[in-house]
Amino acid sequence: MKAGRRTFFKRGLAAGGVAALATQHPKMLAAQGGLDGKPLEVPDWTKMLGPGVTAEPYGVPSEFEKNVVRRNVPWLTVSEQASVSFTPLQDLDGIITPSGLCFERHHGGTPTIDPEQHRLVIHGLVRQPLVFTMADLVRFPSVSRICFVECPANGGMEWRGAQMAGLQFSHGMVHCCEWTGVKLSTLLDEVGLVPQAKWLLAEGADAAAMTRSLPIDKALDDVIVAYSQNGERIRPEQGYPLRLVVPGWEGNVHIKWLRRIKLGERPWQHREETSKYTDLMADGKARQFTFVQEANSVITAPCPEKPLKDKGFYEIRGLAWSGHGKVARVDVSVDGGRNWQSAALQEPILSKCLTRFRLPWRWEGGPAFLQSRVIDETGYVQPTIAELRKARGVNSVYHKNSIHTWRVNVDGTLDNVQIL
Ligand SMILES: Nc1nc2c(c(=O)[nH]1)N[C@H]1C(S)=C(S)[C@@H](COP(=O)(O)O)O[C@H]1N2
Ligand SMILES: [Mo]
Repeated sequence: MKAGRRTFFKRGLAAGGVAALATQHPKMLAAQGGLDGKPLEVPDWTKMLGPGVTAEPYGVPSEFEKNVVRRNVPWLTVSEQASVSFTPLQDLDGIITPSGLCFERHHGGTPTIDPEQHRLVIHGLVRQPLVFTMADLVRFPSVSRICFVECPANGGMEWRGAQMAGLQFSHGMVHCCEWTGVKLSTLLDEVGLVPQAKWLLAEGADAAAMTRSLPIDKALDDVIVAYSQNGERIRPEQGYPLRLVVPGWEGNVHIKWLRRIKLGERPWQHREETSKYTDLMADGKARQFTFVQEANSVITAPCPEKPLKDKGFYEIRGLAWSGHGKVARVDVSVDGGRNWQSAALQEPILSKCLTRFRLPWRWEGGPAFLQSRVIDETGYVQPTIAELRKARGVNSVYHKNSIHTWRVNVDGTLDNVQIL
């Protein structure tokens, strides 16, 4: 570890052309930030005034971060309206996904909804059906919580083998935001549930009018009717002005542009819970209503988009999450799962949230197979791809949460591979 750090600093300074000095005084130079007692050169941007405070009334990232963007895979879907864009996980730190980088998944494009005209109706098996305006909803007691939203199709292209070129496309259908809104239980209390109400239907105001059935227990537990995302009103593509947030459950049930909730006795068997979002098993039968996103993890650095530059010290970094609660432990292997080491978990470790893990590593320049394996607070262990295929077959699209492998090549590049 110690030797690793020294080499790390040496390489850094060698780029500046003072390799000899650096080997002699690595600590001093690192702390001082100067070289050979001389001050740093004064750059151009220090010699003139920059733009004033409201040059960008709504701030945008540095122009040098232009490559940090959502991307889509044109061949994956027939239209851009019923498609998906992926979160650039390879460029992100911490656990919060910036709103402008959140993956989007929609089936009928993003509607433009005037919040003044938007209404939410709650009806069906209730004592008093009610119509809410946005102003009504904001007046109710509010809650905020951080949680991930993951499309159950995340990684779903890789049941039969590695296919996607990098991390953004293999795992980028997940984001983690702070959501603010009204607890759904508060609104259900307002309309008054009748005892026969066991399921509810949530419907979106988009052209797809996406609808999903949810059991009442979950609805009364931690579901939020959200109007804010990361402190500001929800972005149009994330459901403006109102969406359902269903912590830990598959992305598809987080109905965006929410306009209607109907209470009933049983599920409605709509398109998104029959022909789609079911798990086709090896015997040809399909599992329905597999709502929870089981524990999953992936190494975000290094990854195909962030190759290794030189031998020496690296911190292996990644993300882990579980729809059942908190991440309890993450193990990392550099030899394809033969040996495992426990990674450090970065606070905060929150229930149904992305959690950061990291492990110091020295790359000696040889091939390596990097893997991460999460264990959540229920004791569930993330399966290998072989275990998952044994249990589920290869017909599925959804809920593929197996241990992921990056192969490190001797030139420092990384590839997406599967170890069977
Ligand atoms: N009304 C509506 N809600 C929707 C969808 C949609 O097409 N229409 N897509 C769903 C799917 S499949 C997912 S994975 C999540 C994605 O949420 P995001 O776009 O905020 O990432 O929204 C869900 N909610
Ligand atoms: Mo989805």
